[in-house]
Amino acid sequence: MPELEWVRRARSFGPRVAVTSDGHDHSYDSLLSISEAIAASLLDGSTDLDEQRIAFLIPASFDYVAVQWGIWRAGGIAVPLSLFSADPELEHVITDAQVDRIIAPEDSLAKLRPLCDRLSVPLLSVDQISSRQSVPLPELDAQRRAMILYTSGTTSKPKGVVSTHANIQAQITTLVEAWGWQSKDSIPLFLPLHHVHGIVNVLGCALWSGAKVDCFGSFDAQAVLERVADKEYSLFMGVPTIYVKLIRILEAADEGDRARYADGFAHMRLMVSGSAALPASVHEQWTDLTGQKLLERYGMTEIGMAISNPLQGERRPGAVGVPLPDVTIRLVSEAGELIEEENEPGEIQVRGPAVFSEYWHKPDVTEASFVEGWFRTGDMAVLEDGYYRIMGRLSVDIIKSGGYKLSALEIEDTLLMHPAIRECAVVGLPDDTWGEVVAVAIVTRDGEHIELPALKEWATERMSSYKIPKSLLLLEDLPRNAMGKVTKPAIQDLFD
Ligand code: MLC
Ligand code: AMP
Repeated sequence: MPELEWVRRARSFGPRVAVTSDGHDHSYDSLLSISEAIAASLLDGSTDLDEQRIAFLIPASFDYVAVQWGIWRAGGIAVPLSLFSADPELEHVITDAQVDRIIAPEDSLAKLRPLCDRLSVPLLSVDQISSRQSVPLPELDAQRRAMILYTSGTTSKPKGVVSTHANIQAQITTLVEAWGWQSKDSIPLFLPLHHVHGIVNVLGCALWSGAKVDCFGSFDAQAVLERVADKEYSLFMGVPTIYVKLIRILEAADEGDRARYADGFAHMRLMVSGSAALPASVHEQWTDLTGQKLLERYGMTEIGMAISNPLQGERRPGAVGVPLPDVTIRLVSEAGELIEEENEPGEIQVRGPAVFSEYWHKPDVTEASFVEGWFRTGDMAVLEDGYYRIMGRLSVDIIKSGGYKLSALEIEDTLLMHPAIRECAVVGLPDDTWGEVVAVAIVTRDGEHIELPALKEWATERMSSYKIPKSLLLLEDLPRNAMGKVTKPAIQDLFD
């Protein structure tokens, strides 16, 4: 019977520690037996979930992994929810993915219950589904859909990126090969687990390799640093904001602590940055403080990782390197012509087994995202001395903040529900810590006035904290071009 490849591999890792969470070690054997019990509970007498969407809202932990594997082993599609979402955002994912059931830890049930009741979606606790007797599990083909991740784009609401088991496997194996993952590796996991960076690059690669993942429910810098100082880790992966925050802590630490932390980082075999541009200055500061040369790579929810600086060889600050194994890249000019020379910018287009299968129930959007079988990333890059450098995005409406991809249009749509807002335009502003921060220019209804703190409070009920505008400008009218279209670069200038 075809068994999922990571399940087969996990059997060979047996008693080794797979996941540490809440101070407890959990072996691969334990992951196999608990995920089997969860699969049996979810099947509840049927033989196959047949791609039912099962959502779960669980912090990084052994339970998260056991539930993810349980869904997969029962033949379902895993839909991880964001711990930071406001109710309307959760509602969008649950309804758009047509979620069949939601799983959460006992202590989150009360918070989720009203929403699940309103949407008539059954809510299960992890404990309730973890002790079922084993039953025969379905045979699974790697082409089966495995996961839907919600990602923002140039449309108002986030859309569901569907990846098959084969896609996820390809996203993992390219990194295992390129970054030399081994069973003796150990890595901290503090990234959110509703995005590929945490799910694939950290969790997926580690478990594929028989390595150990040390889970933190969130990015608790002090707790992470103490474990780093104890030389617990051989690998470390984060977004640029995390390195900026760590640099500040190291610089402010007394000499003894700084030396302990720096020693712990120097001990690692590889430190990686990605999900947003790593400023060359941060790259260099990190080397000065720890002796580590960060490896920067480039990826996207739809394709996994595509371009990376090398494990061996030059890691060039400001560049993302060369295509990963089994990933094919091309650059295409605005006029649609293939770029074959260095130093000429173009859109990155990607092919390969790691590329997602479709946007959930959006065939037209899926079709428009590909040209001749190549996925259009919407990112501009240039090839310089053999390495790609990311230049920015084609759309001004995509903002990257703290490594999160945000849609200006989605935020605008939500803000327009505020009774005092007649018109608004959301833009990203450059920021040393977050890469970009969200700012909004607002035209109010007659005579109304809005203050930023009140707007933030209003928005808290409706959107994740990183989408909430950090600056506000009240205008009589929004700047427009000759065609009457709002000009976002002009709005960005007004914030200076
Ligand atoms: C939070 N805050 C922000 C903010 N996020 N302010 C501005 N911009 C943002 N983006 C504010 C909060 O409101 C709060 O304010 C304060 O900062 C602390 O918030 P926090 O949430 O506690 O911060 P912290 O835990 O330190 O989070 C920082 C972080 C997190 C970097 C750990 O943002 C994170 O995990 N980012 C990673 C996202 C990720 O994995 N992206 C990968 C997508 S996949 P106050 O006033 O309340 O103190 C992808 C593909 C690829 O991109 O290539 O990988
Ligand atoms: P997401 O849709 O959340 O997966 O975000 C993917 C986007 O993150 C890409 O399309 C890029 O815009 C951006 N990105 C990822 N890695 C890098 C990087 N190293 N440098 C610049 N941008 C990056």
